[in-house]
Amino acid sequence: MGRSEKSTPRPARKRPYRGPVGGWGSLEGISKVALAEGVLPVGELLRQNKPDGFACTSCAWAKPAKPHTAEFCENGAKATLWDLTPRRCTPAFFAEHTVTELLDWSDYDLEHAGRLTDPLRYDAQLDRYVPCSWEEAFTAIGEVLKQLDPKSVVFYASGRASLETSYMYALLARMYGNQNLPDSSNMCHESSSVGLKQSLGVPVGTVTLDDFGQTDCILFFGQNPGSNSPRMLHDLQAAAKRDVPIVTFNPLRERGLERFVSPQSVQMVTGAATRISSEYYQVKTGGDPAVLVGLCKWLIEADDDARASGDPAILDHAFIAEHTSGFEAFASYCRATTWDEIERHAGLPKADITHAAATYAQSTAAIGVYGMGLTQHRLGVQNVRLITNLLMLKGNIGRPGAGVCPVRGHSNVQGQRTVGVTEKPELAPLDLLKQLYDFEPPREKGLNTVETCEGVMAGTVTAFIGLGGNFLRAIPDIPRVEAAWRDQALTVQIATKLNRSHLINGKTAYLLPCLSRIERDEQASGPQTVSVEDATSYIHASFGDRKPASDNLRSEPAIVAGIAQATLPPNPRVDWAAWTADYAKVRDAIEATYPQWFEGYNARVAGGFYRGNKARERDFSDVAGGKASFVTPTALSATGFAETPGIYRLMTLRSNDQFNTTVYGYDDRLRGLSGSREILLINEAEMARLGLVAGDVVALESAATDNVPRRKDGLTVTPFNLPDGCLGAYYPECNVLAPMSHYAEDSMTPAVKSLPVRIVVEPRRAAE
Ligand SMILES: Nc1nc2c(c(=O)[nH]1)N[C@H]1C(S)=C(S)[C@@H](COP(=O)(O)OP(=O)(O)OC[C@H]3O[C@@H](n4cnc5c(=O)[nH]c(N)nc54)[C@H](O)[C@@H]3O)O[C@H]1N2
Ligand SMILES: Nc1nc2c(c(=O)[nH]1)N[C@H]1C(S)=C(S)[C@@H](COP(=O)(O)OP(=O)(O)OC[C@H]3O[C@@H](n4cnc5c(=O)[nH]c(N)nc54)[C@H](O)[C@@H]3O)O[C@H]1N2
Ligand SMILES: [Mo]
Repeated sequence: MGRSEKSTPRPARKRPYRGPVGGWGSLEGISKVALAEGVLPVGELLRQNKPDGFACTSCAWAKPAKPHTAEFCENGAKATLWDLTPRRCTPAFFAEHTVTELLDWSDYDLEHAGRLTDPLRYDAQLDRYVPCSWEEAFTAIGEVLKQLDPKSVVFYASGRASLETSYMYALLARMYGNQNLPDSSNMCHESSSVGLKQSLGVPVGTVTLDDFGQTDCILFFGQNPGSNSPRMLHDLQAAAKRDVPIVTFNPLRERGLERFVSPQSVQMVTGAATRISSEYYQVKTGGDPAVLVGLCKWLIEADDDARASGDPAILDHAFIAEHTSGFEAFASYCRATTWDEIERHAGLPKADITHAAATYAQSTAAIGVYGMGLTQHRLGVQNVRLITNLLMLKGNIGRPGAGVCPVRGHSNVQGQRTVGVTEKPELAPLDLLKQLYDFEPPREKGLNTVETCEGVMAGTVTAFIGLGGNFLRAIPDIPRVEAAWRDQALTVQIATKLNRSHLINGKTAYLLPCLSRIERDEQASGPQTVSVEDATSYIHASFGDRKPASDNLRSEPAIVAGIAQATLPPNPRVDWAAWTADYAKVRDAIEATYPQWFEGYNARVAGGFYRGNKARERDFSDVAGGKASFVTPTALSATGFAETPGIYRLMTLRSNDQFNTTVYGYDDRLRGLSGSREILLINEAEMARLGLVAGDVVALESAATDNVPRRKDGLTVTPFNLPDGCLGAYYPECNVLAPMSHYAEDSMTPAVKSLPVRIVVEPRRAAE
């Protein structure tokens, strides 16, 4: 385990990847990380996603009732290895490196320094982190918090922390006096939480894994399972083997949506791959509203014709009449919209859309799957509601084999919202909290992620507590927020590994190292279990058994309790110490607060349980008006800006070698890219128009109209199969191009899949 140091950048390379997803390629991907981290804990990998093991810290995809022998995927394994690294980021590391020096390090190098081992205080005079005791940290944090206006303090959470931690954290914020509980979800599926709630009354998807076994059609929009939810490929593969059509709309041809080899099966030996998508359409970025309206238009008009000629109906009129509102307005909109407009905004010919519509028309139970390709647009909420419209036309909500399936990101991001990590007062049972804990909960809306950033820039946010995550790397307009960040009185980061958000500090600043979910969490009553909720609303236990990375780590519940005890006046109804000693008591508290979902929590948690979903039962009583609601769109493009010559739509993407801002390496194997993340994906026709050749280095400038200069230099031009006018580049490197004000209407999810940019081509040097 050599000394941690900065790695040298490598040139970008593109070599087409011809293999499928899964198979030997993924083993190679895993072993690269295993070698870099110097660890290969096979035993630990086999405990991943097992009833008596730990819930993978990577994605939120559902875990099957009967797990495979190896219920992990390439990227889940990388996440585990990343946590189990023998590297340690100790006080000695910080004695050696000033914080200013570390600001020059890459995301990869910072996390590669290893697991944080001891609580640290930032010493501004020395410009270094210095070790401190836990008691000193809690006391100092409490002292500052007690002096601040509670309304000016933010409690951020990244979606990994368990249900138990999240419940305690949300209660800490409310007892302290605010609802400033932004979550990584604000940058992610908030468009789903808002859109699905408006349409169906539930903020989450309606399908379970069983539905994938019963469906006869899957419609797939803007999600990349090959990299981001690889275990889902087993469910897609099983469907494909039953000849279920999988109809995909994505600007980019993602390998995971094309072919897959199960690492669990004889396919591994024979090398035979299963096709995943049966139809693949490269929609223009942001063109989904046009596609969705086109699909609906075809169905509605085919149904008009069928009924006129006495043929069987195509739409589910009984469902529409009994359970929905707004159908007529939506149908009129679709009939009135011309194919010309649809083709132009979708960037696809009518024949493609009608072909896909005919496939869907023949199905009896369909699932609509989607991810960031729909949510992270100016009209992201409308996107979510339109895919729901499409499903509702044929009664595909609340029926076996059918439903809407937002693929959630972080492993407990959905669960955090379930147990109260939300800035929206209407989503938390405030009256019940008041009754249970005898305090006056704040009633006004709290700050979401964008509002937090605006507050920091305006100087109205004075302290930031981060329960995991890498806020300053994940947000839009990073330089503007960073510039104001140090004015805060207090910043506290609870983390497993070092990242850039830990290097920009408030006047008082602490970095508190916590256990990973894979590690044994020993408390006064013995080893503890935690639980998480997956993307299909199943709750699972997670039991870590690995020796902690350092003896001086604390668990997340213990850290939250430590801050609470040092900050809040004593309250006999909330025994933070007892909760820390035995998490079963926290689960009792969760059950008392949310009896509708968590009845018998402690008895059921070991085996896992489904917490239920009203829309799945066709109970739409939580929608205004009591019925599921069709939306009538306001535009056919989700980008929110006009098509203008010279202005491109940039999507920011994840590689196969990263988990959000955690960069495992510089390969994007499935896309055939490697070496560098500083690249610009663009098609060859656009390159020719601009006189560019592969390997040229260009800059991007924001074309937003708010007069804020935003520029990203040094991007290597890389030809890639994308529609005209559409560009791709990596997140978080390109977040400097995202304007804070460019977010989804209604949900305020940053619209980072369609950023308006110009390409700046510098004249080549004469010598070349
Ligand atoms: N290994 C790994 N796993 C992860 C993560 C990770 O970073 N690494 N992140 C986790 C998190 S927090 C999340 S939220 C999820 C994210 O998982 P995804 O939802 O898959 O997110 P992205 O990779 O950002 O991109 C989504 C896909 O949308 C497509 N797309 C872009 N714009 C459009 C558009 O306008 N229309 C359509 N139809 N498609 C479009 C892109 O080509 C890409 O294939 O994954 C989670 N799992
Ligand atoms: N341009 C652009 N921006 C985006 C996106 C995009 O697609 N494009 N995607 C957005 C999305 S979907 C999301 S979810 C956000 C992600 O935003 P965040 O959730 O804030 O970021 P992560 O990169 O997941 O956080 C990584 C850090 O979490 C810490 N960590 C890891 N494990 C643990 C743990 O067990 N406990 C604790 N306490 N800390 C831990 C480590 O210190 C690690 O460095 O980014 C958003 N930003
Ligand atoms: Mo996410």
